[in-house]
Amino acid sequence: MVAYTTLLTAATTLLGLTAAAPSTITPTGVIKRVFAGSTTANNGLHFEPENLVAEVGDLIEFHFLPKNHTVVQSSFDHPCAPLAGGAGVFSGFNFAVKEGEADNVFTYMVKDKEPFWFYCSQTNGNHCQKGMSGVVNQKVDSGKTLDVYKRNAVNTVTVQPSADILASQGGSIVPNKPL
Ligand SMILES: [Cu+2]
Repeated sequence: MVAYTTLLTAATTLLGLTAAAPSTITPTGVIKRVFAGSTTANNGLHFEPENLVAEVGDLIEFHFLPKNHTVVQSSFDHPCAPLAGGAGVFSGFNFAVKEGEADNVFTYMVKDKEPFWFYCSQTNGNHCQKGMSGVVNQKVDSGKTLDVYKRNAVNTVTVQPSADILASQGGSIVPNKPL
């Protein structure tokens, strides 16, 4: 049953991605869960884990806790702002929940081994400035670390990826099923 659910989720996401942008990425079947929010860390303004290593074809699956978080793809150089060009991953504000986890999760597939920076664009409480950001495949030797990203984020102003704050892109919104 576990394998069946995993396959279903992967298939759903793959279809979503294919419709948006044709791709030759082969899914690994691996799903890495990240919690957007926390019941313990940083007053809830935290991704757990916030520093991941993933392979091309892995799915990153975000589970949303209270405080209406989002996931926005960013660059290292511009914390709390979306990736230039408008093609970055964005979950949209689709996961508000009062307690527990939101009914849906947001997933995207890892396309390459380059660092994938992300932040939460909730401005009510300045989540990004207060450290709600993360990275997949950070390159420690480059000096571009999550610690530095967070330090640089402190004095920024959060930018939303689009005027429509519900408009998710670059991934899929799928039901939050137990693994
Ligand atoms: Cu947040």
